[in-house]
Amino acid sequence: MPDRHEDPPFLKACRREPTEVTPIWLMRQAGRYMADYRELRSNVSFLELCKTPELATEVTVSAAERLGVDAAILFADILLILEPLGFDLEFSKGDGPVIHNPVVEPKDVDRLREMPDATPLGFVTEAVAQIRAALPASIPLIGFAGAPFTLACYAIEGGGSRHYDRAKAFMYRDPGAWDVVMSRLVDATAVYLNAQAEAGAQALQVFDSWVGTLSPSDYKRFVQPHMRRLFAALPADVPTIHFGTGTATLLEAQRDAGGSVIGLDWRVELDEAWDRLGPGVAVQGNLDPVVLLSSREEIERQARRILDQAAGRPGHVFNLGHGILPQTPVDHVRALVEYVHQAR
Ligand code: 1CP
Repeated sequence: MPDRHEDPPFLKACRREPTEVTPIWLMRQAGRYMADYRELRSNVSFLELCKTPELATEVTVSAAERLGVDAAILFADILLILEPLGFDLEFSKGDGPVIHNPVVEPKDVDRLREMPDATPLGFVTEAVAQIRAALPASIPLIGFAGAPFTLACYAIEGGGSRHYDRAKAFMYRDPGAWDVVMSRLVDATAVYLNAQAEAGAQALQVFDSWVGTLSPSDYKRFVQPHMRRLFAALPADVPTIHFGTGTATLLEAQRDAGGSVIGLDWRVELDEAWDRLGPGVAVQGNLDPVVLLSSREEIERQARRILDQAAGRPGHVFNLGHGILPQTPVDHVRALVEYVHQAR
């Protein structure tokens, strides 16, 4: 059994243990807002970068060190898992991800392949091992995957979407085929996340970025049973972060599905949301990423408010409510990290 007293603050907060400072990391902390990243990306495509463990390691580790954050997140993408399941994935310039053979009709579900082990995503588990070896012991590594609903949105829409109308119409029209898609995604994602933990990931975040588009009753009917099965299949000794956006009305149902830490976006007050969630979970969030485009004064004011709302209750991981925007000044991100670290 490892000596948990020596655990870094991020892991302690995930377990709701007291920490001297509030740990902070930021979603999309490695990415286009950094000059080094843009430079690297001028020579390699995004998919190539994800599939080259040495490069994924460099991007992950240099971002974490540059920012002085309390955790690193694996550089990869939630959509990578779609390739071994039989989808033709491309990241086109400017337009974001495209899936050239989306699920359109119920019969297309038969094309979905199974992923009995994580070999097809071996470049990710290799990156996890290399990143873990390169990071100091004081910086835990977060592994991640997309949640089945959010992945199903991409698999059915064929890319990003505003209203997820195709995915939701498919779900309402053919709940049987929907359950098959969701079940396949859960099976593959459980294999993938277990492999990341085995390779050295010390916490696992499940990104259900688009689930806030559902009503609470539809969430409970079409998503929650699958999320429950996914969380139950993850290693019991690794903290799990259950993330979504637009989830103000879904928080209790998400908590009931699983996760040691629940993600909060900026549309909820942290203290009210945490009261609703109760004593059994930690929380992560909840600064609006757009605040990082303002001034240091405003960043500090908003960070202070969030810290005050979390005060006196162990188990807060400071983060944004969603990813860093590409036009964010790096200095503002560093200022936020420093402010959270010195705040009492
Ligand atoms: O260089 C580039 O232009 C690629 C931009 C980029 C990057 C840096 C994409 C394409 N993905 C990523 C990395 C990424 N994606 C990480 C890396 C680690 C980090 O956070 O530092 C993570 C965790 C993700 C997860 C991800 N990908 C999510 C969930 C988080 C979220 O933002 O909600 C989603 C929805 C995606 C899909 C995706 N991949 C890339 C883009 C531009 C998108 C979003 C497309 C859309 O709006 O639908």
